Amino acid sequence: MNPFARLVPAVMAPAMITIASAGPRFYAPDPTNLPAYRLPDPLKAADGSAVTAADGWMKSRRAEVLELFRSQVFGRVPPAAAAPGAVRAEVVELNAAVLDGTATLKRVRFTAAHGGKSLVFTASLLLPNHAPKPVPAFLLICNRGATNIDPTRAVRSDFWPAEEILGRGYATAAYQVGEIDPDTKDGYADGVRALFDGGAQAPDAWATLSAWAWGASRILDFLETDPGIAKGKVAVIGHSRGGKTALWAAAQDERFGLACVNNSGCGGANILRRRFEGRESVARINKNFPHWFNANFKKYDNREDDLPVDHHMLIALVAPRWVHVASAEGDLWADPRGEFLGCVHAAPVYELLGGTGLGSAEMPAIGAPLRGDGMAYHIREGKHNLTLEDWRAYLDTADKAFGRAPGTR
Ligand code: GTR
Repeated sequence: MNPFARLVPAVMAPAMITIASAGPRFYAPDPTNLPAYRLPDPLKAADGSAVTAADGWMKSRRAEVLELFRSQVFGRVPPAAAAPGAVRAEVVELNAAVLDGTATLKRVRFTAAHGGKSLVFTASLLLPNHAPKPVPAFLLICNRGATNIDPTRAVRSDFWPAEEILGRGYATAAYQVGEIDPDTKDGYADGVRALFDGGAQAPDAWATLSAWAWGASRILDFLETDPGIAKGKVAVIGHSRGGKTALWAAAQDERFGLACVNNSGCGGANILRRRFEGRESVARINKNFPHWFNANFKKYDNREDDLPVDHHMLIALVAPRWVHVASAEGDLWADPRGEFLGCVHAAPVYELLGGTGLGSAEMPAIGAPLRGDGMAYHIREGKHNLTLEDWRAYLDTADKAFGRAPGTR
């Protein structure tokens, strides 16, 4: 018996939903055919007591849950990497009139130094010139090739539709994750983890997704020094492995006001305990991407029920700040319904903190984003990707989260 198990029946057990021919779609096998699972209760403390007040979550239970994700899933950042001054930021290029004079471009070089060695990574920041400052911002964690975040805008990819974001009155920054920690099984020696670890990796040491999330926080350190950017109004956004990272970054760093978690699947927003053929399992992800999660996480291959957490609790760590989870209809590998249920099962924490979460336990129709208080969700047509349609939905959520009139420019 798992010593951490304070189990409650899965809220809104899927089996209770009636399937009618014109009824809800599940984007997965008929839920009555899924093996039964029970979720750990985010609102039951390690000592067995119930968390019944906002303070009990924010001051105590939240830290317990965060620690479980650090020790069992993503790994912890070593103190040297989190120390003030561990990273130096310099603006290496400043152009106040790009995109026909509508925007300012800053290219920033970050130097992480430790033990006489250093590692450099970069970020590009675009600010809208005509919007009243300070403006809210989107920080994109880019897990694709560098041309997807081309600061010269010679290449324009919908993965980072900077013109659209700027046109809505937001600043936007982007970085390429491989500059921080290589996205390969054997890239450890070339990344930031080796720089700061100084020796062998402990079973709970930071893995690659943690290193990328650490990078997002270092870039946020810089954004917070820019008078053009509104504090507390920076959204972190990522797709797929970047989506897992965005959620983990916002779970840890309470300065992010919104997490946009695109097609994040296993290790992101979905419920790991929903096991069925055709979706990514813990064993599969650990086999294919052993560097993403820490060594402890490997214990849960084919043993998801032994995990002391599930990923509704990762979403809950963002509360009461905003989180927007999104799925694609053709992305069954990421289990769209499991991503939606991650939000549904996180709602009790949002409710305890005075919000509503999604405010619904029913999946919205394709292309019809659902926004409650603190949480949003959408599912769109098409495949695993970060598209302009996704970005527009995230921008609308940011308008709501950051108290801007809809579609402000
Ligand atoms: C998939 C992988 C996912 C997801 C994705 C991506 O192949 O199984 O966990 O992260 O790749 O990052 O594109």
